[in-house]
Amino acid sequence: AEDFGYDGSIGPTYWGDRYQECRGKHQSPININVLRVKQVALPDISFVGFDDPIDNVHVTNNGHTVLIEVENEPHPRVSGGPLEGNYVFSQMHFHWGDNDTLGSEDKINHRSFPMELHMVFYKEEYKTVKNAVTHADGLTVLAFFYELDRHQHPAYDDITSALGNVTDPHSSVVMKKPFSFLNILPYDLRRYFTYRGSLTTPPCSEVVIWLDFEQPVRLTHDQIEVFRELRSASGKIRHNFRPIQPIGDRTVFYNID
Ligand code: BO1
Ligand code: ZN
Repeated sequence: AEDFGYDGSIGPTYWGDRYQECRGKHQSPININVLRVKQVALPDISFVGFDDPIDNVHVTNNGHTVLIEVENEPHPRVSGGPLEGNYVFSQMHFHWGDNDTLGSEDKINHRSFPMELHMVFYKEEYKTVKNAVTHADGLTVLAFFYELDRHQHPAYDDITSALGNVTDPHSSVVMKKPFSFLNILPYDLRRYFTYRGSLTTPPCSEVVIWLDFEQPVRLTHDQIEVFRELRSASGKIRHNFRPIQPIGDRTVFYNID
């Protein structure tokens, strides 16, 4: 039996029974009310290794989502913006919904997007992800929303063709072509929201500096549909987003520099 899921007795309502941190006061995802954000001019974000073609990129269906990991060192890294120090790439993955009206985790003015990409990085000074998640500033997640377009996004064809080979849970492939992070990101990386939150799955650790980029990536319905064909132990992964959590005493900052 799976330890967590998105439906029924292992769904988000029950995560707190087994994972105390999922009942915390600084959980993710949240709704971002744009009328309540605090506008700031943060230093530029530095994206290192994002435009390099990367070989040996692994694509894995872990039964909850599809994970993209890189084998070769050095890993891409980020610094600047709200971040103190350097953060090293760990993995990226996606959240989606049963249909195009749902799927993102964070929402903007209660608007959902059909899918969301999370690029997960850990703080270099903490050495490992395992150790980083014991510190309040241990991780940063760069989050990117998707919206529908009538034209295919060619950079995503490499991902969707890999997905066809990992429809079964706990299956993995290595991408045939070099993969560059920048190619799958939106054009504008200067406008983003940032706030302190948590992992959006168990153990829900409150260790994440979230950066939600405002400009969505545009994909076709058919490109998103390929993600909905992935399978978990109990059938297709039709949706894998957590419902929004109370913002509590937190402030969301909006960088437009
Ligand atoms: S998310 O980006 O908030 N959806 C998210 C949720 C869960 C994790 C990461 C990001 N989990 C952690 C695992 C660790 C693992 C690490 C890899 O991801 O708890 O065991 O090493 O980045
Ligand atoms: Zn995620």
